[in-house]
Amino acid sequence: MRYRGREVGGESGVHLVMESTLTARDRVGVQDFVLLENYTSEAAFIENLRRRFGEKLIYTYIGSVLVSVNPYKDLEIYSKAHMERYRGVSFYEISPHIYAVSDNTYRAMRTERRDQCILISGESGAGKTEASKKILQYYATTCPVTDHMSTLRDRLLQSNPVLEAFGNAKTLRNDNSSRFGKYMDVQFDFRGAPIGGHILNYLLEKSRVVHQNHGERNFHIFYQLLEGGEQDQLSKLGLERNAQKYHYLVKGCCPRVSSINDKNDWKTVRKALTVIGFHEEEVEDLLNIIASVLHLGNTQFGEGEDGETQITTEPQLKYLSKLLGVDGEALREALTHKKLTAKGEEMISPLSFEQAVAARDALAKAVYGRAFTWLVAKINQSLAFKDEVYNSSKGSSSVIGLLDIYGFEVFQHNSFEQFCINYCNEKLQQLFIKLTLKSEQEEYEAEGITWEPVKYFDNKIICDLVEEKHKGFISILDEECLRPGEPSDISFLEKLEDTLGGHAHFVTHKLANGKTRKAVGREEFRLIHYAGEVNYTVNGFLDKNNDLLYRNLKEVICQSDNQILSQCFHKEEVTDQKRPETAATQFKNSLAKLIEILMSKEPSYVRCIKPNDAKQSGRFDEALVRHQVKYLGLMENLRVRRAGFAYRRRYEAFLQRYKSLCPGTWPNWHGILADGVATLVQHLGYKPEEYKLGKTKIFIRFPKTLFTTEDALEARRPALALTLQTSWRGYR
Ligand code: AD9
Ligand code: MG
Repeated sequence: MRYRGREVGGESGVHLVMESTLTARDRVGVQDFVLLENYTSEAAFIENLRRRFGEKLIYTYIGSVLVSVNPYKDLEIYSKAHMERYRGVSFYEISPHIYAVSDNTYRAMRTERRDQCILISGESGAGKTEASKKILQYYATTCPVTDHMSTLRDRLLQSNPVLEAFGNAKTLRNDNSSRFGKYMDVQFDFRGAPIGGHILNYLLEKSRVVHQNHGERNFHIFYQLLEGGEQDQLSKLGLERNAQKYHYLVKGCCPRVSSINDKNDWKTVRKALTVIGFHEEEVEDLLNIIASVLHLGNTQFGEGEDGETQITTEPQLKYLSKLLGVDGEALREALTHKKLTAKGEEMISPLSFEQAVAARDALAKAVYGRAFTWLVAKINQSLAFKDEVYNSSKGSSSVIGLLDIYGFEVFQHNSFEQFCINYCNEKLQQLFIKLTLKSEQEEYEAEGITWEPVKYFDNKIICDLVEEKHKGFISILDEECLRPGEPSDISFLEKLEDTLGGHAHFVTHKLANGKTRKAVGREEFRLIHYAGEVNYTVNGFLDKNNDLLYRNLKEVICQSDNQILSQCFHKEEVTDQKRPETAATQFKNSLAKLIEILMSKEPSYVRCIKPNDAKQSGRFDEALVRHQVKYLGLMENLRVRRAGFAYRRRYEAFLQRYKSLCPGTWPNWHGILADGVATLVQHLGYKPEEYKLGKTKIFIRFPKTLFTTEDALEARRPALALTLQTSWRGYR
């Protein structure tokens, strides 16, 4: 195609990169899908991605949305010199990059004084976390900082390895998969310097603490401590330097991962904890909790002479009471008995073997989960804006929020965790739909241009299915969890069938009648998500949603002299009769708050794509990519961009670039800008259907019109080229 690789300037439309600034490699494909001649063809879209990926050009735009394909290898495109290239340069003047999005967002925040957010989405392993780290690094390197601020900058950066150690794990999809959602606000003062940060964390996948699927690991921190911890430290914790010895670490049969160096990572994490400002005693308390989880996993039960369940691993109990800072006998009692209140009287009853194992696992999950929440709170304290330090007023600051949340995932067996993760992705997709269409529409309205809507799949129907009051999935689940009698996962499944049976996006074994392709097991249900069909095993949904810890275990932990645990477990919890919110409802409410936060900001998007399932560099699996292009709604996104006007630019910028083509506007136009543009396009012979003049911008419908104009400009080069290049830079 004639115009391939030739980038033509445009504001939130087509990208301008001067011929002379592009290398031959840069010319592969188009850098903005809006320029694709055959823009409705999915095949052309994928071919463009593939060709660019083959040249290690992993970034491409759809207007202002950045599409990123995971290269699965370190590319030489993230150096300080690269950051400098993108600094202060208009988004559309330079080849696509995550730094361009970072810089553009930063400048929009500064010039428009409006809070921004960057939403990074894509399936598990697509590169969201890496993208968010690159954005943070960009700000840390390019924003102005004073000495005081450099401490904050270091803390912002160092929060990543700590949170990843505790909240990420190797899964089948990703060796460093985020098992919690993260939204981070970076706060900037009026000079554009970072002055504070705040992290919101979402639903950690706690079940991983006690169980991992085949080929997966527990959270990184356990392996890091065992590999990297000093010998006397391990001895103090009663640990051996061998992950194989710990039941909670070997369920997935892969304690070692070739891409991970636990020993080095441990060093990084230890250093990061110090930079963030953890005291030695706090680190010690934290390590005691990690070690206690490992000892809990090795705590075994058997049958005593009296037929009651008892602990058969005395050494573990000794370490547990020491590390958890609780009385050993009280802990023994609480791990093997439960306290019931009947008719106002308290009774102690022994636990069965299975119940004792479940109580032990519940304790391990609760302790780890709450320690993680404590960790985030502690990091937040250290990142908090401190007025006296910065001598700056908080009132005049603005924020950039970064959302890096777990991606859509489908495994062989999917449970409550995948349900929550995929529901979260539905919500974010819904937000994307609302905001991309809304903002496009708003721009046309603001400029007085007629808007032609594009058809797209609105996944609101699936969000409603999950969260509708009374008859939505979560309501039914909660109802079943609270129901007296003997609710079970199967009775829950039956309730779902009764209530959601007629829904187009819900299927069970009983209901399957040609609605889906794959079989549904008897203990499964299927949700037809916007991103694909997922079968969920219903087993464990009630327990995971209830997320209960026996009261007497709570009582014991409330007495802990481990400072972290005593802050995480409050006595009121034991006395409070009110039932805590279920896990799903808590998650639903926190997502609703997140959406509110995001809606209040100006969004930018990074849409990440995973090129293959083997985590290999250089491999581009077309079918896999096609699937993601589809469910990320990229074709619809492109059609929306093109349905209206492929190119738009402020009058002054348009005149500046093309004024040399018309004697009436050359060398300078002194009248009203809109009149200047009208004179210019008339001279160029634009037909009325080719363009519209808005209040502040010209909108051009077809790229071809612009290409012709560009050709005319080209013909006037080289005489003009040099002057134009310099005058165009930084011009918006
Ligand atoms: V999950 O939903 O948390 O499971 P992410 O976050 O989307 O997932 P992540 O950023 O962790 O994926 O990327 C997965 C792996 O791909 C990384 O560990 C890197 O090895 C690799 N990756 C991703 N992006 C890049 C990149 N820009 N350059 C090099 C990358 N490697
Ligand atoms: Mg991640």
